[in-house]
Amino acid sequence: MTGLFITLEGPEGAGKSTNREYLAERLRAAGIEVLLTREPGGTPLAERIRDVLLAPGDEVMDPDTELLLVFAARAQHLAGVIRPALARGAVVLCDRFTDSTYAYQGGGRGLSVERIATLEQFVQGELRPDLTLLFDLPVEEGLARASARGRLDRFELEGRAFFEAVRQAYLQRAKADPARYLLVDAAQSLPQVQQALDALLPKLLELHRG
Ligand code: Z5A
Repeated sequence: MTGLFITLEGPEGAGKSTNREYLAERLRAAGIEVLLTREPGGTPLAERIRDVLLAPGDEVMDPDTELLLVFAARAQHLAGVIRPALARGAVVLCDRFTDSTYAYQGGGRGLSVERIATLEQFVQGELRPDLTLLFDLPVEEGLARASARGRLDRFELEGRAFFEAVRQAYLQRAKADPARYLLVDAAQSLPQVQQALDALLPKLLELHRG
């Protein structure tokens, strides 16, 4: 049996963490093994790389360094957590994955799609998410939600233009591959978003049954 690889994507404050818990509960209630994980991170070593990526510091991180660190964490996460869970037949719910790299390092930092795609192939081989839930919301709203939490990480200190480029990169990718992406209007109230997720549940269960 092979599992189902679902990723949750979108800008800061879009509700990915909140809703991955919700979705996991619903799938578990249907008797399915669910592995909840996140990127960058998901293993002790990958979480250490996450700390390096998110910590603000005096030395400006070169975009290529950022890109390589993101993929280094991903290689560890795939080997230690994601591939074994998929091999067991679990549903893997991953908060961010390579679409974040295309959005942040590609859209935000301006690195070429080709460079990212080369590393994607190197690290992942043929593995791609089966389904990606893109939580979309206007930049202002996401930043307001994220900053209400207090201390900002290295990415959250970026300006509005960066986040607008991130959002547009996500939307372009979703438009180019409508079979993989499901767009969720994350500007709605939380109960409305969760109602939309409930409506998706039969499709997820069907995909898992294969
Ligand atoms: N990054 C990268 O550059 N390249 C990569 O390849 C990868 C990542 C994988 C860390 O991600 C950073 O890593 C990220 C991109 C970069 N940059 N940033 N910033 P992260 O996932 O840890 O950070 P995040 O996306 O900023 O997490 P977040 O702010 O926690 O967002 P969220 O998980 O989508 O939202 P949430 O925690 O569920 O909700 C935020 C708040 O909004 C919270 O108080 C909720 O109660 C509230 N909320 C949620 N939904 C709603 C609705 N519908 N209405 C009202 N309020 C809501």
